[in-house]
Amino acid sequence: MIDIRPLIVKLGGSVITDKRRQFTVKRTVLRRLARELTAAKGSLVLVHGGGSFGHPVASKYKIAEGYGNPRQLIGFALTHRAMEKLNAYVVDALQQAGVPAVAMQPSACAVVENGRIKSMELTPLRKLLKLGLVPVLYGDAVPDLGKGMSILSGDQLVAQLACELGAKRVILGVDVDGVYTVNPKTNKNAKLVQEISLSNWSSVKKRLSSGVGGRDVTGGMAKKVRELLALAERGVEAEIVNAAKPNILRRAILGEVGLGTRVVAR
Ligand code: IP8
Repeated sequence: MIDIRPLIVKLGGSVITDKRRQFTVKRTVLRRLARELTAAKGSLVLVHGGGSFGHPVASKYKIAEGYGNPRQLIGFALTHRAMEKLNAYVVDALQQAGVPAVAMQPSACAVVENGRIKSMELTPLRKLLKLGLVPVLYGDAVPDLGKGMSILSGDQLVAQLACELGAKRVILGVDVDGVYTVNPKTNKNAKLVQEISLSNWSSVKKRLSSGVGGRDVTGGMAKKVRELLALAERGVEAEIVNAAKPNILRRAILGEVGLGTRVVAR
């Protein structure tokens, strides 16, 4: 029987899309990453972020703030559609690399209240894993039991899936080498933090105010780390690595640790 305790990999939106140009996929990067993902030998779940597809639309219509006026309805629909389009690029690239990837719509299986997942219907996903297929989920515009509508980030999705499926390991692919003391794109004194744990997080967090990717509607690096720390507390270790650099994701998938920033419980 196939062991369905999966490896969960997230491809950040800034890795697979050009954040400066709306609705632009980095096709060559995506093709390379799809090939690197073939290194995964056991069960694999893939999640991707919104990049220049989901975020600009969600931000324009203030979807993350909740339902306030009927004009947001078309915004909700457009945000979801933008994510479906990006998801189709990802699934196509994986299939071309020989990965049996299947799209799964998060807004159809997650029950969300005030921006947090309350529960998820994962029976179909578990069955896909047992068969040896690779479910591909994404950050999504979701109905929200509390505030009407919200944005479910790919990071929260990763943490939820990892807990519920008892993931072996989580790898978050971003476009920098990991978590830095300050934003490495604007400050040359930035230093990579090799390990984040519950004990050093409060001091690391203070210096992350200008966090990388901070303009996303779902928050920047600090929010990612918080999701991963909650996961680490439940026994699943994660690593944030630079998927924009060739072969880093492949090496992480093959089991190498210490390539970026590890998020651990101790
Ligand atoms: O990029 C958000 O997912 P994320 C997706 O993982 C949308 O935060 C719809 C903006």
